[in-house]
Parts: sequence; C-alpha cells; structure tokens
Amino acid sequence: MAHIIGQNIPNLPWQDKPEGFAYPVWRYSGNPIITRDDLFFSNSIFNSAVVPFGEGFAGVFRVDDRTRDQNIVTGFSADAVHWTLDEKVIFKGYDPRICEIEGKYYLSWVNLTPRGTTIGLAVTENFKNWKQLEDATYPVARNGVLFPRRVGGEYMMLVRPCDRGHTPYGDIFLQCSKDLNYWGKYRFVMGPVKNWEMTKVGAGPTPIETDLGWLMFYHGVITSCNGFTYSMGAAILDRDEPWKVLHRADSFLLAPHELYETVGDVPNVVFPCAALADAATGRIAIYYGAADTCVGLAFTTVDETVDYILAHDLAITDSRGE
Ligand code: BMA
Repeated sequence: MAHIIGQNIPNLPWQDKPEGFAYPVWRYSGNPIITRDDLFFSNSIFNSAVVPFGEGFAGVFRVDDRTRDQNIVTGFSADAVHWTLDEKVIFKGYDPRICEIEGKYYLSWVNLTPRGTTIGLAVTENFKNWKQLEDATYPVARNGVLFPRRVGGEYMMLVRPCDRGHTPYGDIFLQCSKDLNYWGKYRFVMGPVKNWEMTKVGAGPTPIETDLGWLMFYHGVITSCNGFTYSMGAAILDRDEPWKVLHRADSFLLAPHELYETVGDVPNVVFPCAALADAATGRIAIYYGAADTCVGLAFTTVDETVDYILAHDLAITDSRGE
C-alpha cells in the first residue's frame, strides 16, 4: 500500500475501472473532455494542466489558434470535467504546467524566444493577475515541471534540455533554486531505456508525493517509419534527492489507442501535463493532450500505479540510462 502525501480533493473527478480491464490507467468514458472547437478561433486545444482552486478547479490550456500561433489561456470548472475557457491569451507559448506551492500558483511553460524555447515561469494567486518571473533556463529547453514543495529548502524543477528541433537530447534533468530566480545544482535524472521511449523522455504532471517517493508520470517517444508516438510512463523518485530514480516501469501505462489519440493534427500522441491526486482515497485523475488536438482524462490509483511500477521495475542502472 502506498499513500499520497498531500491534500484531499473530495470532488476529484472519478470513474471506476472498467470490469476486466487489465492495465493500471483507464480512460474517462466521456473523452475528450475538451475538443478542438471549444473556443472561437481555436485550431486545437490540447496539452493542458489543472489544479484545485477555491471550491472547484482552475487550469491553463494550450490553444493553437487559426493562425497556428501557440497560446496559453485560463479556464475554470466546478467538477474538473466540464471547463469554461477564457479567450484571453495570458502568454504565448505551449505545454503549460501549473503547480501550487505555498498557496501560490506557478505556471511553467515552453516560452518562445528568438533563440529557441526556454522554460517561462509566472505566478498568480487568482488566475487573473500574473507576474512573469525570470525564465528558468536558457534556450533550448522544454518540459519544465516544478515540484509542489521545497525539498531540502529548495525549489526543484524537472526539465528537458533539447535542441531547436525535436531531437536529439532526450533526457530528463533536475535543477534547484532557493528563490525561483537563480537556478543551479543540475542533476541528471533519467534517459530513454526501453523501445517505447527510445527517442526521448520528458516530465509530465507535477510529481505526486507518496510515502515511497515522488510519483512521476512522464512521456516517452518512439520513432517509427510513420513518425513519433508519444506514450505515458511512470517512475518513483527519491523523496529527499529526487534526481535519484528508485523504481521505473519498463513499459508504458497509457499509449495512443482511441481514435482521438491516434487521429488528429499530430497522430499517436498521449501527452500528460497534469494529475489531480486525492490523499484520502489514493485516486488520481490524469489530464493529457491527445493527438495535439484535444484534451483527454484518465484515471488510476496510487496503488494501481505503484504496484505496476514495482511489478515491471527496471534495474536502477538501466533507469539512469547508463
Ligand atoms: C512535442 C511538443 C508537444 C507536442 C509533441 C507532439 O515536442 O511540441 O507540444 O504535443 O511534440 O507533437
């Protein structure tokens, strides 16, 4: 039995696992929860992130518009399934994550600069007024994911250095900061090991703290003659030194399978960006972009996922990509 260390979310969206379903992560039957047409002028709405906010939930959503500019907007929901998005663009860029730390909400996203993508950082208390902070990296980097609390007194961020294209540089690193302004203590976390993730890996949702360690969902990419396929994997990182991988599943937990994941602007993409975790029940709701077109919702529990990771564990030397 593993336990989530964190808040209770009694209104977490939930559906029981379908009878006879063999795997640890199952999809919401009403997927996709956000479609490409949910905003005027949107081409697609996909890799997006949500958090509990007030009595309900708030989120940051990637909206590629009909000029194919990449924008981030906010949205609100009472049940974390039905969302009302705001047309107003808060930042340009893509793949937003949102993380509550000490009562403030931090947005990290792929910020567009003339020299390539960096990790932008901004903070809000109300999802209306945002204060942009210094970028957390130099170009070129993507998939910047904050931890929800300081570890050893320092803020921590997972990040994937990359080049201006899609490959190479496919490893997850970690960086630390005392003030969210200056970053350092760069640590290698893990690189691709198995075929399903062989091209690159990148952090996904805010890591979930458990008594066994930080549960990290991430995406892994395989290249086939038809292009990239993005799937979701999971690993457990040391609670005090989260650059150390304690356990890691050798196989994906969710991969493109349904039509809305296999058909779209970029076919065969499952790209997790957020997870709501209820400490009381161990339930987890995962939000992921599907086929770079819409947003899907999937469910698991901390026990289902941890049991799967432990039953399919890679050797630690493997998981460091060495
Ligand atoms: C990645 C990012 C994601 C996207 C994925 C698949 O490099 O750009 O936004 O979902 O490619 O196209």
